[in-house]
Amino acid sequence: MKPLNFNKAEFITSYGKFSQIPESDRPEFAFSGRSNVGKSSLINKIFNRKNMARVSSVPGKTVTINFFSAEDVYFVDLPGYGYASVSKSEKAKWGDLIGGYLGDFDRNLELVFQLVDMRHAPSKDDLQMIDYLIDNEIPFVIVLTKADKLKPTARKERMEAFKTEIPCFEDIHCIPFSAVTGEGVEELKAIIEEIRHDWYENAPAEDDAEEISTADDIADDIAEETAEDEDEDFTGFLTPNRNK
Ligand SMILES: Nc1nc2c(ncn2[C@@H]2O[C@H](COP(=O)(O)OP(=O)(O)OP(=O)(O)O)[C@@H](O)[C@H]2O)c(=O)[nH]1
Ligand SMILES: [Mg+2]
Repeated sequence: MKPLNFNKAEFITSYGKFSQIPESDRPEFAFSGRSNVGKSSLINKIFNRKNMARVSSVPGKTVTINFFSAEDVYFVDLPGYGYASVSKSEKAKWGDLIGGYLGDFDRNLELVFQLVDMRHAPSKDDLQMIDYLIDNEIPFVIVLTKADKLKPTARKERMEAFKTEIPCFEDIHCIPFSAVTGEGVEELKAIIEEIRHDWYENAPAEDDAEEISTADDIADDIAEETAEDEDEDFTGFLTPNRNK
């Protein structure tokens, strides 16, 4: 299949309620992180656009999930969390959107890019989000944003500190990123491309999907799944650490 043309991206729409989001019919990649961490800047950088996802100097203004598409893939900009002065109703909206989206296991959510500001220790909300992703076996990688703002020594110190600050940090694939220098952008694109390729190449043929299962088939499937579960180690669901 042809490589994804990242220059063909377009904004689709914003949803303010989870119930408005149509069913998922193609692979989706989501971007999660606290307000002001650099989600919009990263999306613009990946798609080589100046202002497709609006970059704001006033964080946490609107609570929406924004959908973008590039050819046969969706990109989902989750609402930023952790903005101090939000009203109760905005918090409820946030919970409906994020909880609804990440809790809907029927979606083709292939990977979450969890953004964390490289300059600082992760916030409580960041850690809660990472725990949620781990507990629910949602594949994710961590993107450490604003890498350009750190001098080499400070950067080394932060990378050391993350090992104790983030659970299982050394088992999680991690990508330093800068929307200013472009560091990390090719790696992000390569990850998206690889997962997209696997998704379309391994999609079940329609005939297979509609085949009627016999009781014996179902018993075989359950036996297989149980055997797989026993083999699984803790980091099995995380995207392999490509730094190793
Ligand atoms: N130096 C530097 N600044 C960045 C980088 N990424 C984002 N910023 C700045 O950080 C601020 C917030 O960036 P956004 O991309 O709007 O962040 P966001 O996560 O989308 O924020 P909300 O949508 O408000 O939740 C802006 O002033 C950006 O210019 C980066 O890689 N390097
Ligand atoms: Mg934004």
